[in-house]
Amino acid sequence: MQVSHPSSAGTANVSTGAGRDEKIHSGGRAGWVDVVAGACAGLVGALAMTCLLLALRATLGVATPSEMVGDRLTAFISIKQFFSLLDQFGGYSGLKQAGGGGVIAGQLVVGVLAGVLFAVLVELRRMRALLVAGAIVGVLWLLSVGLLWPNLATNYGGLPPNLARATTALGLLVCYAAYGVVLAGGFRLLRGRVVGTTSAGVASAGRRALLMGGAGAVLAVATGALLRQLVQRATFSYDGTEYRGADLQPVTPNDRFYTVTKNIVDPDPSTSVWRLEVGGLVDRPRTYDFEALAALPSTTQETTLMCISNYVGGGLMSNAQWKGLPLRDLLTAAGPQPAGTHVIFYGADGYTVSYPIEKAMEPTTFVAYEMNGEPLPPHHGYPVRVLSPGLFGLNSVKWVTRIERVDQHVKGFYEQQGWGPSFVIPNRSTFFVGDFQTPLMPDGSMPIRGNAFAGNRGVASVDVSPDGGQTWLPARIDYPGTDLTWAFWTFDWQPTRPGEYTLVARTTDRHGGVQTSDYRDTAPEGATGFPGLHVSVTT
Ligand SMILES: Nc1nc2c(c(=O)[nH]1)N[C@H]1C(S)=C(S)[C@@H](COP(=O)(O)O)O[C@H]1N2
Ligand SMILES: [Mo]
Repeated sequence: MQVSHPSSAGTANVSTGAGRDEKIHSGGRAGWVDVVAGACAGLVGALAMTCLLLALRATLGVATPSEMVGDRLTAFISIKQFFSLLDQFGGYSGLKQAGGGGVIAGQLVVGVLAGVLFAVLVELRRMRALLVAGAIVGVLWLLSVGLLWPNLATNYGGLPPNLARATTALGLLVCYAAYGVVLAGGFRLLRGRVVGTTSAGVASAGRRALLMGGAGAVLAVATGALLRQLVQRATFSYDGTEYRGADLQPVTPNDRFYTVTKNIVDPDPSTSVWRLEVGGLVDRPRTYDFEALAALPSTTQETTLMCISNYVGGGLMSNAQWKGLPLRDLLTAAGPQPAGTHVIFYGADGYTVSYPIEKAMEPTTFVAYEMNGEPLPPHHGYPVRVLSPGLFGLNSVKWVTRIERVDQHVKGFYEQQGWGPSFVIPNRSTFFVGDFQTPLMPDGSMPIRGNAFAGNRGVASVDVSPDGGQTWLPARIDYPGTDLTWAFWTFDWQPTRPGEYTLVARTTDRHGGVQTSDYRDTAPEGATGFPGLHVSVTT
């Protein structure tokens, strides 16, 4: 596309070298040549801006419009619309790609249109080029900052929200200014006054157009290279990975732990800029760097996480041994103010969650920086994440940068979309194997394995019914876990006759609560119901 600019713009200059003067004498009309030149300069300016935005994103983690627009819109669409978009775009990854790519395309379109507007204002109204470019940049920047305000507090390098917001606003301004400079400079290059009808003038016009086209091509290549680099780091390959199969272990290896993220490219904080702020309605606000946090007395806590989107029988759940400290240690050190009835957690990616202070002060609400003896892996919240046992995974904020005590509940990222309001994990049970067919083995039993989970209430027992829920038999608990983890169980089934069987399972928690058979969809409060396993026993 860029290759065609020089020739079109060059031709334009050739034919209007003289005409332009006439036009000026006849009282200022922006001809189609100006419009084309404005569009071309706008496109090259938009490429320069996009290139710079991606470069700042790749190096310093500065949030781009492509990412913030998606996050901003998530708050406005209902879960139903969200699901239908997922359907339309082939899942979360497809939607992220379409959204991110769409905004970049949109940037180029806006750049072209603003270039045309620029050309018209400069040529028709005889306005000063730099003034017009500055005004366009200012308006676009104010619009961006205004519309994306909540999402500016994102910095993938790990800056806390206020610093992140300032950094994003400044980054946008710098990139938009680059657009303005290239637009004004490019337009001047294409439509400069020295063009005449002589062959020398024609040649120089052609050269200048070629220069513009060349700059555009270089920028397009650089933008493409940066995009490819970011796409390689993108979450497409791992977002939504489940931990399932017949070989599950009670403690999930880090590289198989299920992963869910809202991001296109996850944060990659550096501990030199990452900070954890504890502030808001507290007496002694504190900012911890990683060293200071890791120097505090620490403990370990085994905790299972499960995503609210985990359908009955699904693998969006995993268990790990975490090292860190109870959140209440930090809140107590900050000095509690009674007015602070809630806490808000902020992630480096602009993700937020809020819940009552009572939950935050529970001894098991945890600030973790190690997972199974290793630093938190990047996808799981490096360097520090929150664990909120008993509540669905979305309450366990990764890449946390600020914990703020506030006087009211503020809806979090997914809550704004309509998830919740309750995020309490109901009792669950899962079969490790899928439906199967088997010959009858009169003398042997058929071991059926699975897990059970009851949030922060612990698993007391698991029962399995071979007849769809009419009669129940106890399963053997192989791994009891703790109050905060799943349990693993085996049911030694002895079918006595060939036939079609539907096995179901149910979990009883340590408070006496029994898993409900009532079917409930994942939205808005997580799925319920019994998992089913169809076994066809042949002769
Ligand atoms: N900062 C941040 N925290 C986040 C998310 C996110 O996108 N950003 N996703 C949440 C969701 S929906 C889930 S299920 C868990 C997943 O944690 P995991 O990827 O470590 O399994 O993280 C939660 N915490
Ligand atoms: Mo989730």
